Amino acid sequence: MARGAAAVTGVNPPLYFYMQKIINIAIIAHVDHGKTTLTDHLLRQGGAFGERDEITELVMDSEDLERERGITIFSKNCSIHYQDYKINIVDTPGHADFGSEVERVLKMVDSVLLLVDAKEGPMPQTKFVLSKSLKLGLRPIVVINKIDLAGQRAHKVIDMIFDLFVKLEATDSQLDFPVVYCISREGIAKYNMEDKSTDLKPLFETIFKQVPPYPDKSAGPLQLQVANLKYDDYVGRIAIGRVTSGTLSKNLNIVVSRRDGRLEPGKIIKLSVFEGLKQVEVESAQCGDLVAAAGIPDITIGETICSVDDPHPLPLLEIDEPTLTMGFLVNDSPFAGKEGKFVTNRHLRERLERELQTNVGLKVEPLSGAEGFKVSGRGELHLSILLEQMRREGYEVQVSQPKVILKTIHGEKMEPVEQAIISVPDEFAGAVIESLGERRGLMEEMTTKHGTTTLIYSVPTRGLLGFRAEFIMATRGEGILHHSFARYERFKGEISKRQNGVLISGNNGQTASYALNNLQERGSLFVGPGVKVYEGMIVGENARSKDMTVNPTKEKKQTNIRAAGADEAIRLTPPIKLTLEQALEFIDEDELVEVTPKNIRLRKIHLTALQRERNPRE
Ligand SMILES: Nc1nc2c(ncn2[C@@H]2O[C@H](COP(=O)(O)OP(=O)(O)OP(=O)(O)O)[C@@H](O)[C@H]2O)c(=O)[nH]1
Ligand SMILES: [Mg+2]
Repeated sequence: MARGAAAVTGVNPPLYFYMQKIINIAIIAHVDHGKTTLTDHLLRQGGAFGERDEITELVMDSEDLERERGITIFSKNCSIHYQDYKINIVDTPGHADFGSEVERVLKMVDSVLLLVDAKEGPMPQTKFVLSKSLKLGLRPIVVINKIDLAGQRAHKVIDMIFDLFVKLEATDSQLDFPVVYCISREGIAKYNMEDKSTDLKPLFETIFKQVPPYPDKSAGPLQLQVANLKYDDYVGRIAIGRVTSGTLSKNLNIVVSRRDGRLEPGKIIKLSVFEGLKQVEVESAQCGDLVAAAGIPDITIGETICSVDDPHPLPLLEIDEPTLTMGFLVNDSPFAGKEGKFVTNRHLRERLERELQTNVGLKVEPLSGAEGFKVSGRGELHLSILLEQMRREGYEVQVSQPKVILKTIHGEKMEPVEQAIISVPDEFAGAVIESLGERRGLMEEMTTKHGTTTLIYSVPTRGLLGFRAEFIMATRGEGILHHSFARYERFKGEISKRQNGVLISGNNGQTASYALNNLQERGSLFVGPGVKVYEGMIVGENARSKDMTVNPTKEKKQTNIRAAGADEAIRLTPPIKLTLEQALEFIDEDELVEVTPKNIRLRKIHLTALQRERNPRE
């Protein structure tokens, strides 16, 4: 019988339900260790693509922004059929800001593939996702990836992973982890480094050997805990999760056990399972399978869908609190509305409300005293990704300086602190240590090997804002920096702000080469020639600590044509183009980033010199 063909109505378990063997796995790793690449090849070799399908690389990174940045932002489900198994695969994001999403994903899988780069070894996010997996009792399969890289040190890396398991208090059975070596990019897996292999068969075999198919719990009470959310204009919120027990079917009356403990009646109006890259609508889904269920408008993460007669909710999932906040303000710059389609407060509100449907760690509150919203999230990337999506959709918005969210715990002021892991050529270590010291960082470990210094620091999130740009400069782009939220700690005291002032345009108009040529002696410019500027817009960083109002539009006087050396060609240093994240890290309290579909500008909140004089910075 075809899968899901048995029509199920009412709450009785189906009589002739075809049980298939189901295994659910998540692919977890530090950023860039090759999760999505491996998923690609698992899909290919699992026959997810038809003969005529055009196969795009990294097909799971389906969002424009993901393709552009080469990172996974949202975890995504897919499945393959291999032998007589259905394997649901969840590709997860590796960036620390999305760590809590990965944590939730782990609740719906039976095992994880822990990918580790054979050269880089375990990194902060490896540790984070591993510790969460171990705590949930999962038995990871370790995949040493990128063994084709020059400088791979697979065996050493396995030792490091073993130590990490020990440090994280893995059980004996978890410590006995299987290892598979991979070149994900070529779709090859091996049991031993020296084996010859042309496909991922050793990995598939290891999965089957290690992970028993989901047990038949179809006679148990219905349980589906929501691990992820999606949104669809037609059916509204979609809950994604595993049918832990029982059978879920379309049109079934259910109850939802809410976060506050209430049981609320509801009905499933649409039910899908994951087949290959697609979602396929089904009448019913068997226990163990991952499903997308629609029909409960305000269902949220961690809540359980239960049977009406015999509700057995699963323990709630914690939702991590935001650590960083920014103001999303209505654009009131002189250029407002020129480049975007959606600019009003209402537009912003509707867009942010839509985001709240699925963006779990996000918090939105109206601002008092200004048109706009206070938007809080799990980190800079979390919020800047949202801004980047909004500008692509045609929104204009102004953003205020990111601020960490302080908490009072037992009467004490606490702030978020991150763990930073840094690798730099030895000669740059001194500068980095000095800079982190100024930022109230605390060195936890320092090792030097083969000309590379590795530093482990605990640094307040506050201190890391704006650090990356400085770090890149200080290490001439040769340093590697990773950081992720660790915990709240006692407030560390003042941290000095940006040292340099800015160059502010005092004029409206278009920038002129002549003016810029003179200005570039005063600092680093953010604009090239022929750029429209307004009074109050920031056009560069001042080499000195004070702000300075300048005229970037000034043309050369054309009167004295015969003056000696008059046509000396003007050579301008190329302007510094700040990315959105860099711009957000750069601005001070009295400044804003103006984000439109076409441009990222910096400005002073107070546009004229007079206003700024009347409202001096503290
Ligand atoms: N040399 C080599 N490169 C690989 C291999 N696997 C992946 N890569 C490369 O590593 C980079 C990152 O791969 P992704 O699959 O996007 O990594 P990811 O873990 O999904 O990254 P995030 O989703 O951003 O956390 C890409 O440039 C891949 O081509 C491999 O086996 N060997
Ligand atoms: Mg990825």
